[in-house]
Amino acid sequence: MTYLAKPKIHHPSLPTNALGFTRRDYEGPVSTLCAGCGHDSISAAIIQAFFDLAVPPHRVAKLSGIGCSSKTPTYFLGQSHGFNTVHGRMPSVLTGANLANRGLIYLGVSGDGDSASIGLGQFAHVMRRNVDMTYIVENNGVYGLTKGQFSATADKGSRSKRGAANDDEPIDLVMLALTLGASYVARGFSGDKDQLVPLIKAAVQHKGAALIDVVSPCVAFNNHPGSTKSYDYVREHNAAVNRLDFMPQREPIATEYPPGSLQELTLHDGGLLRLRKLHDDYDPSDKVSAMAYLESHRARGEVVTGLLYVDPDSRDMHAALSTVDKPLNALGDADLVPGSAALAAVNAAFR
Ligand SMILES: Cc1ncc(C[n+]2csc(CCOP(=O)(O)OP(=O)(O)O)c2C)c(N)n1
Ligand code: SF4
Ligand SMILES: [Mg+2]
Repeated sequence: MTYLAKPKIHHPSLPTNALGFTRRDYEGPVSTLCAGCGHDSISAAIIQAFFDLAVPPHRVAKLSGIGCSSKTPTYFLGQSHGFNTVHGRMPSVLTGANLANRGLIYLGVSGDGDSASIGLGQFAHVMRRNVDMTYIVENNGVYGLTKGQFSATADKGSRSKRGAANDDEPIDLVMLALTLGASYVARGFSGDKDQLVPLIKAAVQHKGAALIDVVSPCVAFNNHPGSTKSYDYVREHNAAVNRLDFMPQREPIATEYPPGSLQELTLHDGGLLRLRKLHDDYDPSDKVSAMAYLESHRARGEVVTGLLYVDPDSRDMHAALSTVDKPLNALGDADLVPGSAALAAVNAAFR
């Protein structure tokens, strides 16, 4: 059984958002992943984030590759556009869709195998082009769907369920995204929804490539002692640098924050990121020191989570290419055949 519809009964007192939708309107069919899989918690966080943001579901395009993680878009945003692409090819399909129709909100969902192994080249180019998207990697350190082989994000020395040690250096997608020019980079943990939901909300509002690497334990193949992607390991080694509150508009500060620990960043559309610093020496607007911080803590076996880097003034691919504002399917004859005067002006520009 790969598809289980949920009953369409809504409790009359379910909370609604600004559009009058309930949380159920952002769900999909029942998940068929293993009970306890971290990926299901990420789906729940995505549902919560889009419900809170009151995004009309038909304005979202969700794309994925192949893997247990890439199956998950079936289980959320059931009324949105969806495209399950080929293994590792989500970024190029998403880039094409985004170029053709910039009017949609793009959500890419992938796995560590999908993004760091077969899809690494595609991952690199979508980041360096700063394609306006939220890119969520559901990172369990293994190829879950094909029964638990180490992936390229498995830490050196970590052990498989049968006891074999991984001898290869890991690829850290967060460090890679920073190097490549991603303009919003975060790491979350599927077991910490309070941290993950605001990270997703702010990523959706951000203009440009927003990567969220979410450590998401695979209970079937990588949740044993010796794994560095298990629930226990991440809980014990989670070093959160900040806690994010995302507000669509500037609002008065309602919560009490300890003095000196609050940092505010305004996004291009007026949205506000309010960061409660948990480490005073961490500044997510300073990429170089953020990278040094990440590397030194990784060497100690810590999993650094939170909003790691953001450029609130980032220019996305459309800005770099000076594309037209309208989606291509909305262009009429007058746009497509502008006449000889417009052609003469274009030719003159090249003289
Ligand atoms: C071109 C191609 N090569 C290999 C496969 C086999 N395959 C399917 S899923 C997968 C790995 C999935 O791992 P990951 O992206 O980490 O997702 P997870 O299942 O762990 O969530 C592989 C190798 C395939 N489907 N297509
Ligand atoms: S095999 Fe692992 S990744 Fe796949 S659904 Fe089961 S727990 Fe999740
Ligand atoms: Mg995986």
